[in-house]
Amino acid sequence: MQAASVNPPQTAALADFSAEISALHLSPLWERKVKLGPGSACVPALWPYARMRPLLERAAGLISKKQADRRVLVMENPSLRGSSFISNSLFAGLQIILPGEVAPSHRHSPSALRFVVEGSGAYTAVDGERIPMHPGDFVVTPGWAWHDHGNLGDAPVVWMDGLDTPFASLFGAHFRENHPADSQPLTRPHGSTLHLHGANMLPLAYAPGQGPDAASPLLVYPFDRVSAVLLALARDCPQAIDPAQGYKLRYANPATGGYPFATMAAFMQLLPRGYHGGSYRSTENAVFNVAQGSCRVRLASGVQQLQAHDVLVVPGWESYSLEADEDCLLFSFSDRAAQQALGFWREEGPGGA
Ligand code: GTQ
Ligand code: FE2
Repeated sequence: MQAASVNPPQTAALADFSAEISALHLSPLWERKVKLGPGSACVPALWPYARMRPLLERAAGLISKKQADRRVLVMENPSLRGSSFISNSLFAGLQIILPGEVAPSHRHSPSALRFVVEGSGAYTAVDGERIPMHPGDFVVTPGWAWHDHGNLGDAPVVWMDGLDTPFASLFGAHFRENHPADSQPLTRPHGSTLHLHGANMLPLAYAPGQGPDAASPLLVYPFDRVSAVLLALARDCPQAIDPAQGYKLRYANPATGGYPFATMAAFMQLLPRGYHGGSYRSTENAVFNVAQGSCRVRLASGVQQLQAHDVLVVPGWESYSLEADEDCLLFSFSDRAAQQALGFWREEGPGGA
């Protein structure tokens, strides 16, 4: 075999050929300029909560929830300005809702998750049920489920939204509609998602669905349970520690053992005081949010200090290591569910492959 396709001779005839086929929207693969390899153009980036909190408050003074529909500050990857995406595959925003406000009901094909940052008294209504939100809770909004938010308390409530909108954009399959009522009718009693799906039991007739119905039937994973389990794990099962991730658990769809969404995975990890994790990378694009405590993330570009509620995006195939001087609970979500389902996911590090 000749090596012609590896190092093509730049003859005049070939140059003429390339110019000629260009008019037909054809391009020679042997002249391809984009690098093929793991990783993307996205860069790691940090959004300190201390910076964002006053801006959320200002936004609340400038635009009403109703006017804004959703009062969200969108965290855009510095390499994706104008896209509204935090990575090629994920959307992340910080949403604030004031006492008495309602975010009108709508539904869309992208799936959404909430990670509650601050304040109590708010709810998200999903599929006819109001899910109370407390700091540290992880809340599931399946794709195409009606959802509206409200704040029945007396202080602002802030949470982080994570959506798989870039998948809908990639496929050209973004559908969206408003509900006729601002607040959807309530058809299920408070707490039913936890009663029916939150105790390692399932209703008799329950069968996991496909597509948007593949999402977890458990719509809330309360923080007190998750943090208690991680602290107990560190106390009683020290051998469960991972050399790169500390004590890390993933949120599971209780009906399948899979991820809570077809696209997105979510995790909570405990970095115990004094933890120094090994260098790790995987293909997943991950968004971290410090639930409690503080930690350091060592990246090729430098060390990021993370305080409570700071948001950090670590794009796929970036090496990082985690360190903590005090116990740190670190929430994250990523596109790992989609990558694993489609056969793309890989990892490298002391605990992995
Ligand atoms: O709360 O329904 O940050 O639909 C972006 C899109 C939040 C929401 C976002 C949304 C929502
Ligand atoms: Fe929404």
